[in-house]
Amino acid sequence: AEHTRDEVELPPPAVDNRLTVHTLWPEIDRISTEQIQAAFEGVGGQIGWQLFAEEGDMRMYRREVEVDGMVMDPLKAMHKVRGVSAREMCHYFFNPRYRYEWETTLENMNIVEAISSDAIVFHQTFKRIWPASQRDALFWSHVRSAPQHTYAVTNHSTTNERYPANSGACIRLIVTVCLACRSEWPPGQQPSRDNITTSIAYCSTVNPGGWAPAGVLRAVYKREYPKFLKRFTSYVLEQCRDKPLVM
Ligand code: 18C
Repeated sequence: AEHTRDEVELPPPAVDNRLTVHTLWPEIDRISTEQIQAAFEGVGGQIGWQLFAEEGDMRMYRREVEVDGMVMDPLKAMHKVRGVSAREMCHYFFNPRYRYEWETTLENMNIVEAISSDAIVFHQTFKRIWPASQRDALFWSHVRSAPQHTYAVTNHSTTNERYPANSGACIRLIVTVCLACRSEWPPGQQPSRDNITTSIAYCSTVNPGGWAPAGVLRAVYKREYPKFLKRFTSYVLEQCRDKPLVM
């Protein structure tokens, strides 16, 4: 079969064999499975989730969590986007080629290890927020398909001898992120740009890794998460416009 360059780079429908033989595989598989399952669980039944941003179909909830005086509020966001598939959403979130175009907190991104078509280890530095020290992160990123027309990307902190934590000007933050997307269309029809709806569940927990003023941190959080999700979804819509739908 013939494939265009873009098709080959799309999230694969099944796990890449090069990933399953990698030393990180057991951890990547376990955490991704847990994260995807938790992503679609509602916030209604659980205590402590408070709605802090709402716009159109987007809802953002957070739970106030402090460990030894450090803010680690978990975030959970729900959104609905019409006209793009779960696979397309995850393609743009996972593929480093597009990252600088939608990720506004990013200063620099390096590929530490390209494990497979569906797993990459990244080192990223973020923009500095005065008066705190600059932050960096080292994490694996894995994209996979799941039942019910679902694709998801999980990002989770890891370590690497070539990138030691807290060795330069940056403080290493610890992150667990999951962007889970599920597509639906009217029964009896073929999915198309005109009838497809993708539900997004984005979960994130960031441990700042060292002291940061709680007030500043919560203000950044409140401003940056809605900005990210709105910008990212409109970026994907724009990229997909006039292109054939990929399921
Ligand atoms: O998921 C997102 N992006 C992915 C690809 O990059 C990936 C990234 C995860 C890291 C998220 C941590 C970002 C920290 C940024 C700190 C500096 C922000 C500066 C902004 C100023 C313009 O999964 C999308 C991520 C959307 C991030 C929203 C911001 C979250 C803030 C959380 C607080 C972080 C503590 C930093 C300490 C600073 C102290 C004041």
